[in-house]
Amino acid sequence: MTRFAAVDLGASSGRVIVSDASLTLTEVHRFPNGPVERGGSLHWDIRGLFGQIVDGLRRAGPVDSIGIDSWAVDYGLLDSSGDLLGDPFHYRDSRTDGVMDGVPRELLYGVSGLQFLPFNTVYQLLADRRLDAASVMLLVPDLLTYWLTGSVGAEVTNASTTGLLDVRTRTWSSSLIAELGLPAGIFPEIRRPGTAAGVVRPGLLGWSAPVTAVASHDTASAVAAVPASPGSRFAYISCGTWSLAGVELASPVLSPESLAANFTNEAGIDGTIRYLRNVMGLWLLQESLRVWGLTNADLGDLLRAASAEPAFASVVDPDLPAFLPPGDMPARIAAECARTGQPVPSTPAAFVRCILESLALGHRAAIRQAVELSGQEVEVVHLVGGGSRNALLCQLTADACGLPVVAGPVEATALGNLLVQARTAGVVGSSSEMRALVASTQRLERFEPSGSDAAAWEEAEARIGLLCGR
Ligand code: LFR
Repeated sequence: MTRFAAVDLGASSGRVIVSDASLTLTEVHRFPNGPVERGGSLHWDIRGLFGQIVDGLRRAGPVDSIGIDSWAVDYGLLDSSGDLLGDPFHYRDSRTDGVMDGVPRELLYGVSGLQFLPFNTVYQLLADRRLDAASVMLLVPDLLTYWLTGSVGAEVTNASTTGLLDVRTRTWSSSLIAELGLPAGIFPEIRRPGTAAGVVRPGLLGWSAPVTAVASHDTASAVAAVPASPGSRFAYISCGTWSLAGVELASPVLSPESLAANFTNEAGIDGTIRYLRNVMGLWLLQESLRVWGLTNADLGDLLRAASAEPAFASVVDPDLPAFLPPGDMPARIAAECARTGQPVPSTPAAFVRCILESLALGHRAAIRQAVELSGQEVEVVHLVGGGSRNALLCQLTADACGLPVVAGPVEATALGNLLVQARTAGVVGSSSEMRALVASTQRLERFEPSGSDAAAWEEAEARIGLLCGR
């Protein structure tokens, strides 16, 4: 049997997962991840993460191929000797505050089609004081691939989150790079998912294997594993630390309306476009749990209590910039409820109810606008990733969208990573076969919209001005 290893790094944990083409996943290693504060800035402990990956791959034993995915936008810089110039910054670091306002949006959007988020690589590079000493810029999965193999490249799905890729040609935009005064020489050659990304250096693991370029942007891998049936008109929500909500398209939408609604056109596998908007996601819940001194183990009780809370007591726009940095999330939510004249939640259960209803409203706004702006109708929403375990969130999302939600798989990102490797090895066929395989092997749950409270959702949406507020 051909065995594949997926290295899947998330903002709060990393995993090494092994599977063959039957998609029975074995998690051989899991390790924590998170921002590390150094010299007043937020970074990733990238060397620590690499150590954990090596450890995980050793535990995996010999495999036929390895693929790496992670969150997007963050990068390391190499000097002319190939050494790393300091740990990558964390995208929630404040050094990019205000940078976005200094670059005309039309200049960027017509080329990259990328939504405007303060942490896009382009803004990080404009704020980076180390560029003079840099020879190469490598996004996180590319940097880890380089350390595993010695081979340099820029995988295209993740490169599309930099803001410097021409989304139509899927090549670096030399004109944009020049116009912004960034050094053209630091951007490596583009790699496409399903191509070779080097071979593990001798001596590192005790065995060697090829590294396959997968969809190295975690969201691209997750969407590749959405269990949609062929021809079905679906939206997706890749729901973890972030909720990425939108539709899959054959070509980008770069209209002024799309720019104004802050929709992104990120590159997917096989030339597809992920037309979506970032919704703040379970970050709101994760940061609240941290402040309350609770863990995921406490979540079951908390969600039961949240289900029993009154509906729509208070809702907030989940995407307020104030919610982006780490810190006391309940205090920020309370301040926003007070500011908008709504009752301030007084118990964790009431906060959780507020968070989940607010996220469901964010999902609804993103999906409705994606449909409107792309002209692509939707009849079902696939909610994949860790959030698919949260039955209350799935039900609220179905109610808010007025559409059935098919929840699962939880491990969509790792599955997308493994499936691109399996397809490259010739043991799985087309991308629709990949999706069919996910649908037939993974646990999925369907949530029908309850349909009774459409007016209440409308009122709640109007309360926070989600659709018109952007
Ligand atoms: C999800 C994700 C999003 C990206 C955000 C920051 O994990 O990759 O797609 O916008 O993280 O990189």
